[in-house]
Amino acid sequence: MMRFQGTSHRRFNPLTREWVLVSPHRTQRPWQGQTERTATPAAVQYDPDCYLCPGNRRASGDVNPDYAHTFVFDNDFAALRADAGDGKVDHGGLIVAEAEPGICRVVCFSRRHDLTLARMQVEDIRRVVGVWSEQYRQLGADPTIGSVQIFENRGAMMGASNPHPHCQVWASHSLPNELAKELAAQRDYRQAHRACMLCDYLKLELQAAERVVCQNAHFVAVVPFWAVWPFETMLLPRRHVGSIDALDEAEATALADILRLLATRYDNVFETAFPYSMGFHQPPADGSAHPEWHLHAHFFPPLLRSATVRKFMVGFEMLGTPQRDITAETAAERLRDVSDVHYLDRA
Ligand code: H2U
Ligand code: ZN
Repeated sequence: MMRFQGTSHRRFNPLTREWVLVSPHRTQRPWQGQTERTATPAAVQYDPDCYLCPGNRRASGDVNPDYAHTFVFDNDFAALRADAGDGKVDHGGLIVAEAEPGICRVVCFSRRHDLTLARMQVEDIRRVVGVWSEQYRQLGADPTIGSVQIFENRGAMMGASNPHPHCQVWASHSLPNELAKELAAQRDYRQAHRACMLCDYLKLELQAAERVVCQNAHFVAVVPFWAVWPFETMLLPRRHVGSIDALDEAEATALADILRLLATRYDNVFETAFPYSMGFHQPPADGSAHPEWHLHAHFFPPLLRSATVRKFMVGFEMLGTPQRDITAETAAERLRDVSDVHYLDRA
């Protein structure tokens, strides 16, 4: 059992080389602050006002096809544009800017407006894994693209604009901050230890078992030792593999399966449509081999103690170091203790 269960301590994140302050003695404090509205799942299979449902018109005026399973389109309000050019500004290293060309897409997971990863069939999530793999490969092959970030914002609390199951893909010229930190850390670890950081970390987690949430033949979900968000988790393939398109058939299906299992456990914790931002960290698409990189997904859910009380990143966390109250071990136990049958699907 991990030490420090009752005393303030800090934990190190070897992927970003940053610390998190853990204050397990603080979980009993009262809450009289802001509460959120309970997130209720969408009730209808088709919503005539949804801009992602099949056959509907989007803000751009384009009409979605009557798609059967998944649907990918260029984001009508793309944050990155291919025509950004290659300009640069540098005033003494203090006022510095450069053009950032890129491509943004939206991926609909299902034609059904009311489904989520937790309640989709594994074979349908497998189709989504296939789309992710194709998008990573296709966008990564573009010489102007250096990195492909696939992410899902779920729930109004996390800024999702629509309950229809979907994710975004942002392909950028430069390497985003988090990926740059993880690249440097994984490279240095490989050089120092002649081994992969996340392969070694996964071994430790499987031995300790106390932070493992669920697992199948090819994937493991853990609350990372250094988690910042209350129910933060990380998904890791057991095999050393860098990107989704390098998964074999059994692994791709296992990824679909564990996504469903984990999303179901999340919804079951507070019997609500559990909000989160999740995304895959894959190697830079810079044309070189990245043997140091181990594919993983991060889930960052904001909920803290109930369906309506969220964690805020303020005060000491903005000015100093992120902090959490419940330990990673306690969070993992809560996620393990709930059923992997979705609360809406129980007889
Ligand atoms: P989020 O729910 O994570 O915001 O993703 C939805 C994306 O869909 C968002 O980036 C895009 C928004 O720009 N969008 C369109 O491309 N067309 C539309 O008609 C509305 C929204
Ligand atoms: Zn819809």
